Amino acid sequence: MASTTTGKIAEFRRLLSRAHSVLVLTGAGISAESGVPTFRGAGGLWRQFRVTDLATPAAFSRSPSLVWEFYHYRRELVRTKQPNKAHIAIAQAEAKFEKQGKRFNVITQNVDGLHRRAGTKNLIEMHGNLFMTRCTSCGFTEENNSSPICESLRNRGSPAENGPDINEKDLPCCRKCKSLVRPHIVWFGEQIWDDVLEKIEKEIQLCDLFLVVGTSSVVYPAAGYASILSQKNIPIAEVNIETTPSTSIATYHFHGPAAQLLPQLLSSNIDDE
Ligand code: BJW
Ligand code: ZN
Repeated sequence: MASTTTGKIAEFRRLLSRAHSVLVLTGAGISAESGVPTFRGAGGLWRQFRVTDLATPAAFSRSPSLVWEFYHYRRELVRTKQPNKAHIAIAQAEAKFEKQGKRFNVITQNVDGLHRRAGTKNLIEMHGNLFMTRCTSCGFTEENNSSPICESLRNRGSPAENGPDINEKDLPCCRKCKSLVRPHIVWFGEQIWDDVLEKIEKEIQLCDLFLVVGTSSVVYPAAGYASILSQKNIPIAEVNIETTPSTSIATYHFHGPAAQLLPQLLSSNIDDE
């Protein structure tokens, strides 16, 4: 492995130019420079709660009002944010690979929709999306971009506490059966959806270069993908401002912010050696 960062970037770009099936896994760090808070960093708290306190089926049964306020807050926040240079570099690399008839797929743990908005098409949103809802009774699932998602949540969800619990009948409800809906998001202790797991397994089988961006690599199953691929001797590149449990098995660790590094790693404006 080359010893300088520039040398490592050049090496990675050579590998990339020879790859036939690139798989990218992203986490909250890729959206940090768009102004979306990460989960485990500073700003990861909403009121006094951690995501692990709110993103669970138990929290939703205890207080659908509290959990909906949290998600309403995040939906409204994300609307004000834009994809950054890292999201865009990925979307452009995908387009270039597709043109060459090669595979390029993105698995994101993020629910913010910024990859979609950047134009990524081969996208697996493995934990769901803030703008999808699912009925707790009939299972009806749909995209919902309303702002606010329901009248009772207007001006609610502030990180400073702002009002009593909202009655369940006033929370977002199903168009089909009028029951309470929930965010179509995979919470802790819930299984990743089968169709999503199947798609991921297929890409892991085919992948010949794995790029992991802005994830703490602690939440499974995503945290296990680097290890699966490393056992198959697939080159792994990690981009992160910190080291993670994946760093020790990564072929390359690019230390720094994703919006700065990804254009250097992926863009086609730099001549390929
Ligand atoms: C930058 C940067 C910049 C900052 N540039 N980088 C095996 C072992 C142990 C436990 C389990 C296991 N298998 C399953 C579990 C249980 C559980 C789990 O993993 N627990 C662990 C915490 C121990 N997993 C599950 O429950 C999953 N379900 C499942 O596996 O079902 C089967 C099963 C269940 C139970 C037992 C066994 C099997 C479901 C997981 C669903 C995760 N859902 C969440 C919240 C919902 C979405 C939402 O509301 O937003 O998804 S949790 C939260 O963490 C969110 C994220 O997608 C996910 C990952 O976080 P991420 O993206 O890594 O963010 P951060 O903040 O942690 O890290 C940011 C990183 O960016 C940092 O490294 C920074 O340094 C970096 N960074 N700025 C580059 N500018
Ligand atoms: Zn319903």
